[in-house]
Amino acid sequence: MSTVIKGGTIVAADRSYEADILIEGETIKAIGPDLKGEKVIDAAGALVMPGGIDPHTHLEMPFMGTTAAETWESGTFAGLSGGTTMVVDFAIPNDKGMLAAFDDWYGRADRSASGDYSFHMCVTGWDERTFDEMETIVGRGINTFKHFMAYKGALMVNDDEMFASFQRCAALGALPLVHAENGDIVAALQQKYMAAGVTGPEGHAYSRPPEVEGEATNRAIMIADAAGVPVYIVHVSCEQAHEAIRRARQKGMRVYGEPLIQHLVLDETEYFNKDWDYAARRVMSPPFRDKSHQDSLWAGLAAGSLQIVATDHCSFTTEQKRFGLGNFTKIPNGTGGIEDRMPVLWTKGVETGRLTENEFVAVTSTNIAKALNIYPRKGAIVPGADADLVVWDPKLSKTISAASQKSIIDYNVFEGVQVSGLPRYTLSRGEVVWSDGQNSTPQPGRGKFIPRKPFPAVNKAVSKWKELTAPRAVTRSPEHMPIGV
Ligand code: DUC
Ligand code: ZN
Ligand code: ZN
Ligand code: ZN
Repeated sequence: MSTVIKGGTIVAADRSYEADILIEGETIKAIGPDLKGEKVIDAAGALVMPGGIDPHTHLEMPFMGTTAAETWESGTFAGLSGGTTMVVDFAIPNDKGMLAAFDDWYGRADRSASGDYSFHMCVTGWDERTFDEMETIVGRGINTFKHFMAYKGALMVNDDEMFASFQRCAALGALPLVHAENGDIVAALQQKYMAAGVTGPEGHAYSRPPEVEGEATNRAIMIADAAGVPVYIVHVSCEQAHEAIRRARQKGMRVYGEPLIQHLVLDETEYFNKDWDYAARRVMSPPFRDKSHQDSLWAGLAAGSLQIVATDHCSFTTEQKRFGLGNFTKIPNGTGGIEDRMPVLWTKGVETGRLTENEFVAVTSTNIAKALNIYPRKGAIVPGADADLVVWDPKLSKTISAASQKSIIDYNVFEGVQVSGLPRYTLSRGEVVWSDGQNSTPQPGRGKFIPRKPFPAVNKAVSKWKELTAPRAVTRSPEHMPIGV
């Protein structure tokens, strides 16, 4: 079957131009004027963009004593309805290890996802099995490993563990990702506020100030450089973290920064003088910040010091949030955004003149595909690429509301936000999977795992210490030893 998308303006990361797109099977066959196909999709007056990639989701994730309620089925379909055709979710090993975690995540996604997917594998400690399993995981098509510097006593890794894992990433051609918050300071501040009787959701924000994120971001970057590996900082929420990233990039370090749509638009007043449910629904880590940080994040996207906009979609119901009544440290951390990322970024970014339409495509798709090494199969409109496309209609508008969302959560942190710019059609590998006003339904199991190869040898460190030590000085020892000296 061939399909032609007719009469639209193609918007790529580098330019916009008028052309039709011919799709054959699952991929783009040709781009040009007056193309013919058996089926025609009307893109008159619309922009045709590469499908959005959300590089940061936690669907059905077991976390903080419960499990994120957004499922692979509801989450990926919600994504398609908002123009996101692929998600990259975090697989978290338990004591059965990484291979079991891969099988677990793969099994659920394979059964339930409507859109394409990949995983990042989390490194939650350091031992021989982890060292060995990382190589097997790379062989299965995962080239990114995530490290939590927070969640002390649970997911958190210490510096020695992170350094060992980063060196292993360098050797395997993998990219480390980091949740950068100083977990020791967070734990101390949590105790302090609870002891002082600050038990509500505002305590969550007080206990995770920007300094905690700035310190950890800088530390992660320095450790990555010492290990000779690039690093990707997830959910950059504040100027302190952004500053560390800017400084590193100026020195020639390969550091990626990923703000979330939530932090770009919502601020800390969401936690203060609000009813408990309202504020708890917005508890995520890092927390929303003072408005001044938003200007820094928007500037970073325009300047290129921040390259990617994600969601950290990790959605809990109000009932689950209430586990933390009387103790903010027990409120499951996470908010949603998978369905709203692109419309909200368009409305608050492109329509306000903060981003060009091409920058919009870069930060929602193309830069992500490049950073995760799936470009140009994803993130590009070129012959041979997967036909993951959004026919984006800047004139379509709506008011965001939990009542009408595809997500199965009982609220939406963007409730009441007016957006203009929505998908008229979303295509996943050549098939229309979302069509405005047409009662599209999820297609569980349709989504495919997209393997990601190791990176080419770009893992250059700026620091010089490695020249003084053996080149392959990674220990296989389970001890948390300083490495290689
Ligand atoms: N932050 C959240 O808010 N939820 C999931 C994990 C995280 O780091
Ligand atoms: Zn340990
Ligand atoms: Zn995180
Ligand atoms: Zn996350």
